[in-house]
Amino acid sequence: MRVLVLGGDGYLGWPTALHLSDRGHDTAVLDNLARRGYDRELGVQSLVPIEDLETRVAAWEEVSGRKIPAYTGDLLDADFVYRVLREFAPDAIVHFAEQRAAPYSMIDREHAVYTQHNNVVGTLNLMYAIAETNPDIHLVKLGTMGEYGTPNIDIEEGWLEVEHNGRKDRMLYPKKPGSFYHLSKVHDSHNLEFGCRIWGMRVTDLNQGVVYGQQTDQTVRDARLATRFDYDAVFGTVLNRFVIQAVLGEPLTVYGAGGQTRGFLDIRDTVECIRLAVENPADAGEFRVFNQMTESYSVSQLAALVAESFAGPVQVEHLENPRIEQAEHYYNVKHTGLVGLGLQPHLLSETLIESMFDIVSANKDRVDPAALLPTVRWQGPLKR
Ligand code: NAD
Ligand code: USQ
Repeated sequence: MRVLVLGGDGYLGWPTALHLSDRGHDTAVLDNLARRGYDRELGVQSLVPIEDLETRVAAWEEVSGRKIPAYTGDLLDADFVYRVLREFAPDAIVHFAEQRAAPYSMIDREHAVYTQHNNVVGTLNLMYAIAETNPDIHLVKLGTMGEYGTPNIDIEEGWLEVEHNGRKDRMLYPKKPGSFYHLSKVHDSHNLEFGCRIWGMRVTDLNQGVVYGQQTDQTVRDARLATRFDYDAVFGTVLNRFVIQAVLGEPLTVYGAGGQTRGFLDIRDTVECIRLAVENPADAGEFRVFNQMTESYSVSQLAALVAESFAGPVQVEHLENPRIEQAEHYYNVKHTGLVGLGLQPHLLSETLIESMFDIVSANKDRVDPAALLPTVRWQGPLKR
């Protein structure tokens, strides 16, 4: 198949493009390099050094003999999006190209507006470009488990059968997201479901949990193929941060009591889930939703797991939670769709955590410890 990966210079987009290319798909990437710009803005960098996009695709061609055309440009530029879709003529598009950090979206008004404008308008441009160039393209869109939040009922895969005053309907599962970033994904999901209903689009919305890990079968083939690994308090995600903090001898930063529970998955499962979704397209008019996670853990369980796996002493510090989120809650998520397509999950084991310790040790001189502490507070600048 011909697959276009939007956000193909990012943490997940790059390894996904390699995985699809390795499996024989004609793969191209599109990216506006915004993520590298956030690094400059925040004064941080990936723990593992990463090459520029040009060097990455040249290295992949050297290693695999396969080409990955790279389109540099912005989803907010509709003419560019239409041009790329006409030129590359994809059968499927994988859409990772959004601002994805909850804390970044909560810095201030400007960052909240940027996040929702970038994510929602970028996706709308893409929807129109698909509808007007080839409505048969299957769009695989990255959503997030955080769209659901932490409701006190079981979380279904996107849809909920509701009975109300004696009548029944199948409704989009109600959403209770926890940041302006997570809200942008909810807005996207609603727009996409509407596109399926009115234009007959075929869409798979992947509500992905928090990803951990840094290596895939393809990225390990050459150091120039490495993907980014973020540790800072804005873009670093919780398990990756705990592993890095353990190696640096810094305390693991559990926000609050640590009872908040989330869904997680290994980066090797992310790339495989995308392949499975691409190779098994949604029907025309279908808004198909999968919950892309393999296991649930509370933040304190994760801290304990990292502390147990690390050979040296590990201190766990409970910081006042900078976010507003439920400290203790029910969490029971249905996630059978991707397993039904053939996913064989890599569950979190000490072996994986140990291999992450080695990656961190090799790069620990690149860490700025000041970037580890959270500075963005959900309470924000509101006057009370
Ligand atoms: P990332 O920031 O590393 O990658 C996103 C890429 O998209 C970046 O390279 C960025 O430059 C590009 N981009 C952003 N806006 C763009 C635009 N307007 N036009 C073109 N390119 C643009 O993020 P990631 O961690 O790889 O996440 C990828 C996707 O997966 C995101 O949509 C995110 O919401 C979702 N997701 C990530 C995680 C996680 O744990 N990392 C978990 C669940 C869902
Ligand atoms: N947390 C800590 N200590 C830390 C960092 C985080 O206790 O040092 C806690 C947070 O309070 C939160 C949980 O860990 O309860 C997860 O935080 P995170 O920063 O790892 O993840 P999150 O902000 O939810 O966002 C990440 C990705 C985002 C994706 C989301 C999936 O950045 O793109 O959408 O995970 S999910 O959480 O399922 O919505």
